[in-house]
Amino acid sequence: PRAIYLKDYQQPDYWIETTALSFELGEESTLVTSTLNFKLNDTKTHAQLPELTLVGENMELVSVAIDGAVLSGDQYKVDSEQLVLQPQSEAFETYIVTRIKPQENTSLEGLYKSGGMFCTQCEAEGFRKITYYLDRPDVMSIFTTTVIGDKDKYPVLLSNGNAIERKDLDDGRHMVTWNDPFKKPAYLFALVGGNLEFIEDTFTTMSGREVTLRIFVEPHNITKCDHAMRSLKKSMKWDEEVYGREYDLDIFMIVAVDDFNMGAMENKGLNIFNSTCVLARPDNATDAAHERIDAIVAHEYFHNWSGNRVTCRDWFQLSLKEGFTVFRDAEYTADMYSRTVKRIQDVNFLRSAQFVEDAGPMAHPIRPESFIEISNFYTLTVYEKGAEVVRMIHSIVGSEGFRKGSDLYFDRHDGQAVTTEDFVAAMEDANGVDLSQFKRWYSQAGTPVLDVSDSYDEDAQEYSLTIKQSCPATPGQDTKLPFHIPVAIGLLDGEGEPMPLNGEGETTVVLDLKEPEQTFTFKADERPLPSLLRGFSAPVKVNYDYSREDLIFLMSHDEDGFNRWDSCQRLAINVLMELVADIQAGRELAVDPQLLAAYGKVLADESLDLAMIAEMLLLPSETLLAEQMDVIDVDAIHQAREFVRGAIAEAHKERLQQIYNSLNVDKPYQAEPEDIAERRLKNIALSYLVELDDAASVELAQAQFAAASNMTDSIAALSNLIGAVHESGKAVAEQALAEFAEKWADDTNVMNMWFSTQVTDSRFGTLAKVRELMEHPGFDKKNPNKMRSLVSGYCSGNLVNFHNISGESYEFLADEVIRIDALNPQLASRLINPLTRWKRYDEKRRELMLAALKRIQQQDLSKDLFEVVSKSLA
Ligand code: HT7
Ligand code: ZN
Repeated sequence: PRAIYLKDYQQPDYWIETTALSFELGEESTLVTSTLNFKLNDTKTHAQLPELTLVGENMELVSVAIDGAVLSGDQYKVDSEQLVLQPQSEAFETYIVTRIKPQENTSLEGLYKSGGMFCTQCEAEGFRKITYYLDRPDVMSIFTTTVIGDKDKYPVLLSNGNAIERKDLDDGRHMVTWNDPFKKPAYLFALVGGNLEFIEDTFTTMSGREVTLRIFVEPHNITKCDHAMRSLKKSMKWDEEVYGREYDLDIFMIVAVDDFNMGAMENKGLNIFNSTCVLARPDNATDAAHERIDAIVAHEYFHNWSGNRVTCRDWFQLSLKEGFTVFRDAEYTADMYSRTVKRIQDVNFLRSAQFVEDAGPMAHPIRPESFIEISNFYTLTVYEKGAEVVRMIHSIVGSEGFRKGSDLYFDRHDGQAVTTEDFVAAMEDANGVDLSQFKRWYSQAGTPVLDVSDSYDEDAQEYSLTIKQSCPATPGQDTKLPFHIPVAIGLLDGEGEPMPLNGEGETTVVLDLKEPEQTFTFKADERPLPSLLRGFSAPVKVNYDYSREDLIFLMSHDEDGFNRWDSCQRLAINVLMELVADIQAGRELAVDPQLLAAYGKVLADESLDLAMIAEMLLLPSETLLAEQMDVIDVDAIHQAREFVRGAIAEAHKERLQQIYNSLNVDKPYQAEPEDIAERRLKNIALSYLVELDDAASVELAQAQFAAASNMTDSIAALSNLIGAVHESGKAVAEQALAEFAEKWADDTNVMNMWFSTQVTDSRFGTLAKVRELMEHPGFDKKNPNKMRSLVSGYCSGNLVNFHNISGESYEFLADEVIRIDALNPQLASRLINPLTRWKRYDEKRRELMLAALKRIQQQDLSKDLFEVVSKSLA
């Protein structure tokens, strides 16, 4: 396989002005007819008319004509990847008929069948599996699509835009024609055909147009759509209020499918969603699922402007739409729920997953320079770090400046395919700022590190902060130039009061760090304690020599909620890593009483809201702790973490029980912030209580399981029964698992939670359990959601068992990756992820992981898997 480089980008030789498609959906195969109107790209110089190379894969070419003349075999070239034609004029029309087999398409790219339904996934390069085309995002065309199918089997036939014609045919089939008046690239094309029901609502836009909103699902899911519809309406309103963006078609549709490689897809006017990201009812979906659905519905809707109306010139620009849209959906969630909690959750995720990616073999800048398979670059770096980069621009130019910049960007580029440079230029032009150094965030990979030191001059009453920045080498980038980093800080006096930092009395300022080392000086009448990187103002690591007392002080006094939580994290990491060292040295273990006292304070703090207490009570994950070690010791990390959890439970048993009892009240379910916080804190309290070797805690979980009227409480009770330390938990857990499976046997997404809950528990979820569950009738070895729940749930969520020194789990994962690669390369190249970090483990595990990777490498691999395997072995 060959790499493609950003530096080689060139415009196409031809544009496609209009695209007319017709699909005859059949049981064996589907006939696709395309009529394309081409025009020579007159900005390029041509000595003679260039050849036209259309890409296409896995299809049978039935016929091809240009301007009405059918071509004979010697008038075109066709192979397994392309169709090459020689145009005779600057403007011409092609007529191409191809046959494809959606029923045999297991890759879930292009047109495929999910259950009984036809559906498409064209981003990034799936359209080439439908018909020969210029399948690249800078070719934008007006699409008209006719879908023909059996009226009984496929009563609903959908595509992008507005329906302009419907007709019954004589042979039991019917046809619907759709027209999308907005130019779009092929990756935004969508088609759906199936036996679907829908719920309907309307939204009146800010200019007074009424838009029809429909969510289509298989009939048995029709009662699970209301939450997503509410989210859609909230998102439409928010985008008008915050960005001034109005929806532009007469109808907006969402379709839920069970077989999908990612979360959802923003096809113009016809979003297609993984059913886990749409379907929710209080009894069958957790609070986390409700929140995720809200965020993803918003994300896909926001793409209508940030992605569809203004799209990407090429796939290296992916973060242009994804980073910006993740930033937009994060702000939406912050406005709808708690801003601080959203920030904490996002940063926690970034640190435990994106930082890991940025330090691994696949590390790349948010605008990559090259790729073999673009699907491999739908990464946490492009999405989450990309959003952090947009957030930094927001913090540099301020809220109003950012709105001016986004208005300019949308106005200037509506209907165009552009670059991240264009986005930054709009922000610069609207605000009169120079972001040239800042743009290094787009081209340099790796997580920058800030080493901070300070000094206080008593005589001059001046406090100085010196910040040194560095960035580790990443593949292909040995050295880095200094970044422009906005560092938000505050200073606390001895009483914990915020100190004014400038003439305006502001207590938080943003320092513009641009040099490798810079010193910032403040007037201060006593030596302050710094609160650094408030709100996580940049995606960097900060080293500062805080004592444990400092951290405890910040935990209760910092006016920045994010940093109160972060100080708690730092303290916990500090204590946990000391325990890891004790375990490795064979020393006796004891938890620092200061940590226990600090948690006692959090549990007693009436000024904190419940959501904040819940976040602070959660210890850093094993994955995050692993990142603190040069050589990861999964066993010591697990043991240390369990030890601290047990100690917290012992030390604060009464308070935890009190919290649990006070919040364990029966009230109607609402997915509202306060209710979610109550359930979360209650279930975290329960998770500590079951750490006690005490039958009463098991009884609490058992009673909660029996009484639960919502999925949050039900699945939390189940997982706490599975994880309970007291031996009475085992039998109760088995009984509860059986009851749960019987009750939810027909709800595929609930069963996925049932799978993952079992395999992520370190005592319960052994490899044998995983193998046993793979044979369960509710499991499907081809379905991405099921594979993610069970296989990724185990390999990424159960570190001690996955990294068992026998190496059998590595072999298991290698077998699964090889099996899946033949069916669904995108899924395979994501499943393999836990093996790619082999260099971080001890010698024995390194050898075992390497052997598994090499065995995979010896197979005949897809481009997707080849790229990941070869980069991780490099
Ligand atoms: N823009 C969408 C990306 C996506 C995707 C990419 C590759 C393979 C399958 C896919 N499904 C969806 C989703 C989004 O970020 O909004
Ligand atoms: Zn997106």
